[in-house]
Amino acid sequence: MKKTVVGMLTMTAMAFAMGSAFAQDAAKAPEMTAAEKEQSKKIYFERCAGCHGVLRKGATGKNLEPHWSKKDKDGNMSEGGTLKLGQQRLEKIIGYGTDGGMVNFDDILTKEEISLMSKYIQNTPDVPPEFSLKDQLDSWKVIVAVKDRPTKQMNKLNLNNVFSVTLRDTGEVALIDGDTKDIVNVVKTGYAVHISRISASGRYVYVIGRDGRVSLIDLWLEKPAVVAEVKIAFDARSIDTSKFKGFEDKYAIAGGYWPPQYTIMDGDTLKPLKVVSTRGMTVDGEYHPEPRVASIVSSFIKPEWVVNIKETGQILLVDYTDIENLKTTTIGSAKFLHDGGWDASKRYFLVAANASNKIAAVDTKTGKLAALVDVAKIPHPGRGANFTHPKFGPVWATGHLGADVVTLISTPSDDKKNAKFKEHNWKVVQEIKHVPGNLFVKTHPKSKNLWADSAQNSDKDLAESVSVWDMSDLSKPKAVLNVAKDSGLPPTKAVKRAVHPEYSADGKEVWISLWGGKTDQSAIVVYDDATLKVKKVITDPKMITPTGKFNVYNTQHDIY
Ligand code: DHE
Repeated sequence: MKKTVVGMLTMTAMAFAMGSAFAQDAAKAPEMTAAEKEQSKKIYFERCAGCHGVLRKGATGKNLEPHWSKKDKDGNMSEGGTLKLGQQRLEKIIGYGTDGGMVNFDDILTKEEISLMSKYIQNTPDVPPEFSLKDQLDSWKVIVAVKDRPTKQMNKLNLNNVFSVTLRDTGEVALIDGDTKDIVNVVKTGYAVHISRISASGRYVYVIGRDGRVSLIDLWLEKPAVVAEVKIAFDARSIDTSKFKGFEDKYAIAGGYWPPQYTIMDGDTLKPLKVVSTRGMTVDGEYHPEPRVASIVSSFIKPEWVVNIKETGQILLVDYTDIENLKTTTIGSAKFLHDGGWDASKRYFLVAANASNKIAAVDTKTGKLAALVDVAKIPHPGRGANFTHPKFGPVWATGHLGADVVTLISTPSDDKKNAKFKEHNWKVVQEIKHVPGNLFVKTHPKSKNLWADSAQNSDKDLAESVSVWDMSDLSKPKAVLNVAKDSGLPPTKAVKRAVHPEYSADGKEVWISLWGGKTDQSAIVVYDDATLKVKKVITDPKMITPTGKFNVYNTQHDIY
């Protein structure tokens, strides 16, 4: 095993050395002490790697190598790099951001840190170590053995309506009773915890931290708590579980950003069983040393996971019936795959190729690419939203980080009554006027409303508000709800971002996180979906930086 890891490292280093003029770059890069490098490395991991990549080859963010050169499709060469930009320009970009979508860091990093980061990115990127199956097994802990777990639900919670809430900056998840709005437990999870997904049975919650720590929460315990943990990577974002009939709760899968690989685990213990590297060729036929695992979703119609590989633009259909002899279908789409969700029929998975401004749709029944749809700048659907458009039939919606529209794409349907909409399938049928900086859209089959946040908008009022459209008549003006004001919390200079609408299990309430600073009081504001009036504001000193909220029933059944 050791030999393989060393071999992979050498390969990465070689690919690196061949790709750029590192030796001469290093000579010109600003000098840094070992302590400064360590400090910058930590800041880079926490603040920059998500968009620019560990190896700095760029994804949603630009390439940040000291020197790069590339050929366009007509064979014309261009060159650039952080060395060419130089210290002063880099400090400006990091401090004030750019029109291209880079956010300003002058309110997050000190002047000294900005100067340090500008120096750091002119130096050759370090190649972090690998993380083998053995490393993962060494980190694996079963806290409550399966035989010691209850055989039936030991609490009186309405589990369908429990919400697993990311408390981003404390590395915790709050489990909230959706009926009473009480916090049932706050459990320790990974660093800057990212998302939760629910097992097919609805019993287990799988949580992934950005540090690659997976936590398994058993909702049947008298007080739901973590029963197993494992670390699958140094940097990670995605997780899901096996949902096909006969495989319920059997396996979990988690994807790494670094190392670029995914791990298949036992569903009820998290014992790592198999690690698969995602390094390989992009859809343009170029080798990439860091193809990160973006969204993963579990199919209901086949024993398969859809695993989306960001930098290569390859969509993998991983068949988990025989993990010793793993069968994978590789579908080329477009580069920089990110987040996505099912269409209403749950046959097609639609995923944002965000830096290509496209949505890729995979037909999981045939195992083929169904469509590549051009949309506006930087689509960011979250899971997207499905509803029946009065004029165009079934549509799936995505918002955009870089454009002021929510785009509706017509999706196929086997229902005879929708046959007349076939001519529109995979076309953009409408763009609804919104504002840029939208992260998540959401609806529910029992609702007539479409909700969208604008959490990353540069205007404070807009970042603190959400918009709601009546889906039966999209020409009606949208309602704009200022969630920060509705929360009744004292105003703060820092933005309290209103983010991630999530429905209750019955589709009657919409929960919005008010994501304040680490020392500000944050909240979750619960709206009545029919009247758009506030029903409840959930605040608590423990409610620090809430972001994603995952209703058990809706997440278990992929309802959006
Ligand atoms: Fe996320 C989903 C990656 C920043 C909240 N985010 C995803 C997914 C990916 C991803 C790949 C899809 C997972 C899946 O479905 O399996 N997110 C990234 C990043 O790389 C990025 C841009 C930068 C980073 O450094 O991490 C990033 N994400 C954020 C945030 O800053 C957010 C807003 C707040 C937070 O808690 O970190 C955030 N991401 C979310 C949420 C989802 C998500 C709530 C799940 C949406 C859903 O409804 O399923």
